[in-house]
Amino acid sequence: MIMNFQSMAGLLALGTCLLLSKTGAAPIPPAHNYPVQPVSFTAVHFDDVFWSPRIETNRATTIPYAFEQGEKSGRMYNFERAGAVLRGEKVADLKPPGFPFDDTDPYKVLEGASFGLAVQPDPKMDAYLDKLIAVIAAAQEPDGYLYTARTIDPEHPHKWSGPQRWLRDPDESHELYDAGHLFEAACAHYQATGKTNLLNVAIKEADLLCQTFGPATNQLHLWPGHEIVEMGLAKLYRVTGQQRYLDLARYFVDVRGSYPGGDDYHQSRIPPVKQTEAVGHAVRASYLYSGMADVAAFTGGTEYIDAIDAIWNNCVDKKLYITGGIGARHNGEAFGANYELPNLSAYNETCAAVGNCYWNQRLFLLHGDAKYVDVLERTLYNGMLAGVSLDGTKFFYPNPLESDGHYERSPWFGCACCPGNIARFMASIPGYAYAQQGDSIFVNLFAAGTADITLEGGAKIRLAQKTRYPWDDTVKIVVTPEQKTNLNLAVRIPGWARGEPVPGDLYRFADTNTKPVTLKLNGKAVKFEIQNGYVHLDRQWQAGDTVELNLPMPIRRVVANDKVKADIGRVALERGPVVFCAEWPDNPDGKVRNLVLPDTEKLTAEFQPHLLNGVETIKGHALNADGKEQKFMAIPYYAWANRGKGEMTVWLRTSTNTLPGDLQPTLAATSKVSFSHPGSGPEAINDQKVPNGFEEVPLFHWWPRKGGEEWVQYDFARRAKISSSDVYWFDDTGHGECRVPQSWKLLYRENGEWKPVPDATGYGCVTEKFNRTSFTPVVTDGLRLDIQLQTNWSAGIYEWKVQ
Ligand code: FUB
Ligand code: ZN
Repeated sequence: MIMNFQSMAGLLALGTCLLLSKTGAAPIPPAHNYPVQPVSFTAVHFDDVFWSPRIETNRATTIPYAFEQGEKSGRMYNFERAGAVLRGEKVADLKPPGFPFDDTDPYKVLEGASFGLAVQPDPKMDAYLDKLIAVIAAAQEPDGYLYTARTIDPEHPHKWSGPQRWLRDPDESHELYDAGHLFEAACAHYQATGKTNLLNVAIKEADLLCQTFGPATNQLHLWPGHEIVEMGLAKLYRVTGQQRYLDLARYFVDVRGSYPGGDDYHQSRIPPVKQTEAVGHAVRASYLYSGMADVAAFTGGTEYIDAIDAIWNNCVDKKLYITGGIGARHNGEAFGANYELPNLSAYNETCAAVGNCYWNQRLFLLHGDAKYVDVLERTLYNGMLAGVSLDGTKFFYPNPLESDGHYERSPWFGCACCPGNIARFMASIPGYAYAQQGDSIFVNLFAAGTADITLEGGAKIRLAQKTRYPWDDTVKIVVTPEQKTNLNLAVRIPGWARGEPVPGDLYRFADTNTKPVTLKLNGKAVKFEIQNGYVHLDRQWQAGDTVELNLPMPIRRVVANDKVKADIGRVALERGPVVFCAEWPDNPDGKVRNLVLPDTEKLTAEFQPHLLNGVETIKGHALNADGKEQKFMAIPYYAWANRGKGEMTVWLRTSTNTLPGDLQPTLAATSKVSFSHPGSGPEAINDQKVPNGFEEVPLFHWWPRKGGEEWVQYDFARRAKISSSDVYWFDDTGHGECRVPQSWKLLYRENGEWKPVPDATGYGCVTEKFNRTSFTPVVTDGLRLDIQLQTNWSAGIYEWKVQ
């Protein structure tokens, strides 16, 4: 069934769709396909200042490092134990994996490593992958089921898994999510190496899914709780030509929301084709929309396209960060309400940025419109790239647009979804640079290097770009057809160069700092029109014909739509596709959050080759919190948090006027906070931000600690007389493991000893409001909150006030 590896060179990238014939002869086109096809990253060679070093760091550092972390954290051990159990060996350690989706971490890195192998042979890595695949294959049950969270100890699976296979998938078992990542990895590995060792594992599980799920009465009618199996099945369909995989992908889209019990978190409240708003968990959402695009492209079903177009408009008009990040809320890792785009608490999961790239690329391939590439490019250079440190070994999970100095990159995570996603995505970036349709070639991304493209009619063309993009504004494209060829070269003119930071009215340039885009052909200026974001150079080309594009890159000030409360009175700085931020090491006293950058301030750009692996910087003057002028410098947002912890902001004030959200210091806000366990964001406790039903606010939680005693303490800046305290508990019933505590008490410090506050009344555990506790006044320099957690649950606090 699987054959003709050699003829698959072009198949690697996402939309390339030629199904293999049963005889292994010429590939056969599928009945329906993306109208535009990407040029596979194996045909595109970047040799540029920006992406090449990053892709190499990903290949040589991040991927081996991620495998090492997978080994250290027991991901491979889980497969080994499952395999041993299946062989009937005695396994002493039957503890389930930490998360039921831990299997996906090696899958994702394996996918990234395969992409690496596709462009650069690496026998050592090749052999490592084969060993890993053998361990994975051994963990597969005889009927194809592959899910270590159950196989290790079927009687006591992971608590999210439920007692029976699949039935909890619509919630949190992640069985189908694991399968989806397996399919993606298997296709990449097969296409890179021609080996079927992992593909056979994937096919076996996919066939089990085809038997198990579907509309027949003897099948399960369930939707996947965490999408990606749709994209994975579509890939398997493309690689194997087996229609049943596409049918199942379509079924999984169609069944979602088709019976009661769904919710927005899982995008399952109503059927996807009726959805018009980007909702719920942002990674799941972006994978669903990408899967819908695949189903639309390969089945010809236009109803899916109408829905994802509407959802995309909602996202881009109302829910997209200037960095291209999506998913504003920590709570539920979810999209917020329209215009809910807080900066300090922005969640913007790295995985969601990767998902946003998948989604926008697919919409481009469906519509051939550069507006999708505008969003994709913004996400690539900013929201996605910020997810990994410059050295490739530290990661962000959330990507806030502001930091008060507490947030930093991590070498790994218990829930390690993001590093693996970076590892698999980075390797494939050259595949987003070019696309083709008939006798048209789209030039979407600008990066020095070459692309070898065969047009539909068979003509072979090499494109060579020379540029220092995104730092310099000139892009030269040398066109070399094998012989004179008629070709429509569609060169993208980025939205940012046309006065439009993003499609829609969520952001606009505040200045008129524009110079026109110019284009020369063989040295002669060309007058051009822009259609759907492209200049079409439709002519006969001969070797050496050269296009010279100038995309002026002045520093631009961006303002947000007034409905984005968090950005009122602020500007962001951009140059070309790169969004900038002010970070602590570059600005006096390390204070950047209250800097004022007057609209009249003249800013200059300067490339600093020795800073942060070489970055463009923006320099000028700003006013500090005392209104004094000081030197100002901004760096690209993606490069922040590579020099230790400190303040950072993307959005800068433009005047000293008080802004919405500016706060006066209170006793709690000026206290030092300490706690029994750092949990997440302890600074949230006294940040004076309280849930308001409109925007996501930061919160502190002790998760994953459960069931025991915990405490949090204020050391006041001065002794104070206090008589009451208010606590706003965080409780994520339905999504997570935080609940109100079982009980709690307040202790004040007297002569160095902690004593219960006298005559206390209150101690409430009510959600969604402050719980006031009043007591006979005491004079003290510290207050402590002692908590007994409920058995098996953790707890969290939005805000703790003291009066
Ligand atoms: O549920 C699996 C992964 O873990 C999600 O994609 C991430 O958002 C994290 O919740
Ligand atoms: Zn993630």
